[in-house]
Amino acid sequence: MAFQHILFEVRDGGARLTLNRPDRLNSFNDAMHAEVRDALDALRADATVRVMLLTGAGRGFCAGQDLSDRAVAPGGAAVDLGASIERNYRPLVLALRTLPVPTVCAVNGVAAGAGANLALACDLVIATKSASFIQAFGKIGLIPDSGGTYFLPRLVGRARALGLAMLGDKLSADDAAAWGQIWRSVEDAEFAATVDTLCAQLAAAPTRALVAARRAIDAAAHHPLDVQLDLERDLQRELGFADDYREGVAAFAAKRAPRFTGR
Ligand code: T3D
Repeated sequence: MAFQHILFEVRDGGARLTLNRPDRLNSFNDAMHAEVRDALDALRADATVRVMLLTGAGRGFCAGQDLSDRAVAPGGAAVDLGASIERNYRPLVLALRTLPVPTVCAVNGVAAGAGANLALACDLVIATKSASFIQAFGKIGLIPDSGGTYFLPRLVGRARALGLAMLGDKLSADDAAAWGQIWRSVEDAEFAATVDTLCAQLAAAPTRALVAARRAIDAAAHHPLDVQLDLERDLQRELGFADDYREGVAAFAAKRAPRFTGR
């Protein structure tokens, strides 16, 4: 599959998707959205993939929408942003949230606008210490989209979510980790190796259980306790019949490392 705006490779059980428009800080245009969709479709169809890594090329992770596609001449017709979200950002967030493998976002530099919130749609967000997160929307007269108004209050609480949304200040990777917005921040010199180790660990993990954990944790946000307990029961029942549970228990009894297959 040949791509112009992203890099996509599958190796050793991991898919690596790199946003690759570094001179525009990997901001999204329609063509890049289409390529990301194709890559995620290919990933979904590939049973060898056990983890997906999303990252950016160059000094930034992603600066959201490419604003050079949004400039309107005086008196010209405005772009319908709702149509853009319906066509591109909404399906992308939902696709990331429902991939059949765990997702890691390696935030290698600034993540702004939709770029910040696409990162938050991933399961584990790891950022290099020099990276930052900017809810840049307010500075151009918009609200946080791509799930920002959903993820932020759940992750950092209403007070901080509103502060980020209304002020559009740069949040350092360290503060993002301290606030619970991301999994962790890592020294720049250790970033690449830490990301590789994390992906290798996830690629060897019981994939179905990890994805079921995501499903249950996400569902808990809108379930009462009794409904959530029912969901846990149903997912646990399903996982209890899977190969990986059998292998996990056998490995425990034999005092050896498990060899999970993701089935
Ligand atoms: O429109 C719809 O479909 C609705 C959906 C909207 C979703 C959104 O994401 S809206 C929010 C869009 N994003 C932004 O508002 C962020 C804009 N960028 C910035 O504020 C800054 O670039 C950063 C804070 C991210 C980084 O600043 P800095 O100083 O490190 O870099 P820079 O010099 O501003 O950017 C480097 C280059 O990337 C520069 O190009 P140049 O001058 O070297 O030719 C800059 O224009 C370009 N760039 C950065 N962000 C974007 C961009 N070009 C197009 N679109 C961008 N979003």
